[in-house]
Amino acid sequence: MQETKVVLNKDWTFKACDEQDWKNAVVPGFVHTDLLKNGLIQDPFYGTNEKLVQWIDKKDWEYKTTFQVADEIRSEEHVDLIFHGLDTYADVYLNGIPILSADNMFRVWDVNVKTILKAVDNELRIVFRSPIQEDLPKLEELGYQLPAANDQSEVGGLSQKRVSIFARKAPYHYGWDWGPRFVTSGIWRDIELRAWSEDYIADAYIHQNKVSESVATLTAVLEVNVDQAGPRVIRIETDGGEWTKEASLPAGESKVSVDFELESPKLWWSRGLGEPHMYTFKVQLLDTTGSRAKAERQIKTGIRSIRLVQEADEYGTSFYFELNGVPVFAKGANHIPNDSFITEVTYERYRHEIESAALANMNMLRVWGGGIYEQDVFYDLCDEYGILVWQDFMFACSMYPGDEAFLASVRHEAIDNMKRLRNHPSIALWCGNNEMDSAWAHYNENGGWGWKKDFTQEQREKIWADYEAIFHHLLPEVIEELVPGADYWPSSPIVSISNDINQHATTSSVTGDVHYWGVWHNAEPFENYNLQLGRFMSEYGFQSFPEHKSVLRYAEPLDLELTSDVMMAHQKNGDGNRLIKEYMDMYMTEPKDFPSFLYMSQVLQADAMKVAIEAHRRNRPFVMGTLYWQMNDTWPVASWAGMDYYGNWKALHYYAKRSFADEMISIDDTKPGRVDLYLLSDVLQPLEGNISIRIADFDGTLHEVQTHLVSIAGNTTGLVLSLDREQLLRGRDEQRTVMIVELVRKGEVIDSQKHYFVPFKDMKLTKAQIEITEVEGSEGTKFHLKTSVLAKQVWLDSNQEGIFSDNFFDLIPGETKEVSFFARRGGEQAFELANPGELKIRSMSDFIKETQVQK
Ligand code: BMA
Repeated sequence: MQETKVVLNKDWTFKACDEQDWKNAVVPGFVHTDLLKNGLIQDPFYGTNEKLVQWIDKKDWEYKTTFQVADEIRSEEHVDLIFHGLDTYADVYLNGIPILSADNMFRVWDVNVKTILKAVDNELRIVFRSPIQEDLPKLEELGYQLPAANDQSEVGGLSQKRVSIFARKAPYHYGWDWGPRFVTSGIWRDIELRAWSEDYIADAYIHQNKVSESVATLTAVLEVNVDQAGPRVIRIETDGGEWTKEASLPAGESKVSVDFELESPKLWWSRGLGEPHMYTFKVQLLDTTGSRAKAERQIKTGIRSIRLVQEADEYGTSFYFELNGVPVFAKGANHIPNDSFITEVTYERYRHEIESAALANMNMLRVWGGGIYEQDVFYDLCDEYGILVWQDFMFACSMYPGDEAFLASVRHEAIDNMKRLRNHPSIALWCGNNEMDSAWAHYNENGGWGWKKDFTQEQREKIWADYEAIFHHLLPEVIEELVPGADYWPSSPIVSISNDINQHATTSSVTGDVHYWGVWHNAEPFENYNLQLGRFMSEYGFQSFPEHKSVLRYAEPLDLELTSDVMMAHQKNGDGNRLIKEYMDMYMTEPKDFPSFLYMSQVLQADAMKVAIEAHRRNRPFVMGTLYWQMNDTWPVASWAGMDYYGNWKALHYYAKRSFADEMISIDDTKPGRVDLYLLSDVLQPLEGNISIRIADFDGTLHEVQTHLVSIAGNTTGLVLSLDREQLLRGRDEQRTVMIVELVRKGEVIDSQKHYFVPFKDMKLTKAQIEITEVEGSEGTKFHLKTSVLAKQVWLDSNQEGIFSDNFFDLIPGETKEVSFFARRGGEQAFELANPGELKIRSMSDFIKETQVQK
């Protein structure tokens, strides 16, 4: 007899507790989204509207629905209500009877309601107490303010009172340096009625003890619940095998496991290394005749071995992921939630993000600790596209309380989420928190973000002990229990756990991971990306603005000025605009108007990230991972994201696609007088080919051609040519000379790079005329581009939503560049070859001031 599940997402209404009128509500959802859908507030992302909705989090809200329950369900022995996500302080009543008081948005709550349910007109009512009113007294009681660097309490009208740390609720709801403050309440995941009799499988996990190409040694770990004690047959089935085991189960809840071996498993690989093959395992409890399934569960997982290799090497201690025995250079970005109101993120939006990651040649995303443990669909898509996941627990840039109730809540939260996520082969690492170790810097009096200075010695010890209780004890214990052997890293970044001054991260180190923010927050030059290196660069970043069309979705033409209220409201990093301007002065020339500034800010960001990504890759194997900050946005804003809130790829995303290519050339001119050519490879096959070098004038005149046979082993980086700068130039005008480097294998160009001999601001640019023709027979989906003179960062801009096969690239006369357009579509693939409609083609010479363009 299988269990029955009914999702209770219909006929919900809501109101403020101190009001009378019930309005329609959408579940899953939030108070903010329901108010908006009822026309009771204006779009909180528009203009300066964020400020207008801060009253919402000071109030209590209630939701209710009525539902009928079929007799078949009511007659089952066990009938539970499962709450998969309540945000956050929620009192739940069924038919007037209190059944649950919830206090952690990340937990799953399971309540037996068998005796309370009626056949008709069951009333489910949930009162959400204001997370602000709830937590203010906790601050009073504690007597001091724990650090919460990104909690924008002022925006919320709470002056310096930062209460976010008391709530087990998504930290970014309280504001961040890219995010608005919307402290939500609501039913944010499904509520489900679940009924069963006799036997039930509550949870099933396929633990992978040892995996090789010849055999996978696995253990199915089942949590079962049976009414009658006695013998059962446990049966497991998947493609390529079937296993059974007899077990005698006690009545009630118990745990049972089955060891089994899968011969010649098809392994799960990350993108670039192989297919991300998934298996479906059917797990059943049968009666002893072996013929009747009393309970069943299906699990999807991929078979792979993954480990974080931290071993002494010639530099210090390594820090890299090994997948099925192969060292993986991690390429990707930090992921934040795709919306302030996560229930608004459709399946299509998730697929768009993960497919965009795969298309940009990424193989890892970090689910950063200031957001949420992502929705199932996020991990399903990472499994499907071969994107590894660095999974933080949800703690970031703050210090948290350590009382018993808080710790118990965190333990439950960790258990619930690890059980939910542990079958995903994409998850490579569990990480305790974001930047807490380095910000507090317990063992370094003058280190960190200066937080310790506000506390007495006794308070400091208490705060640190509370930190250690969670991140050095509780979380690793839960991991050892639920995913034995999985890797855990207490905080990103740290050097290693040494319990002394050497524990805390620095901007470059020979062990551990690094967040390097000297470029950006400290206004250091891009070139420093070549110098500040660690074993794994888990964060670094540079801001830019969304494109003009995107800005016009939250601002009026009159607001299009950097210091307008609206533009300031959509720049959450206090120094952001100043830094962009400073760097623009350093590396570029002046934009001719505001839309040009937006475009140039994107190019500037992309240039910075190219320097960083390629420096990291060239320094393999010292560096074995590069994740830029940040993949995406939660709302339309100036930020470090490579894709804007609406999913438009910024220049950075196109640049990342090129700089993350699995096989490519990278050019390094940081050594005086030299131009060094590296080959970078992340695939297993050796890389062999010809490098052709052309030296040309910006007008296309070809000066010189050279070819060289080059090769490197697979999955490595190698310096293949070191050229003398002066010999390449031979006295030609360095301000209008370009070097085109192509890597050709068996007649096919597999990469092409351009190198310039002076910084962008010293180049003699003239106005480029770009000619576009449709590729015959392509029905307007493919184009050929040619130019009159060097065109920098050619931008194809369509009025349709979608992406180009390439964009923001340089073009020189004599070259024909083929580009295709892919429209954004729902279906099994996020993008589909299509006609882009109206196209605009511009390049840098259209955006800089006329006076800076040579006649
Ligand atoms: C890092 C992140 C975020 C932040 C970003 C930009 O510290 O972990 O907290 O948004 O830098 O400042």
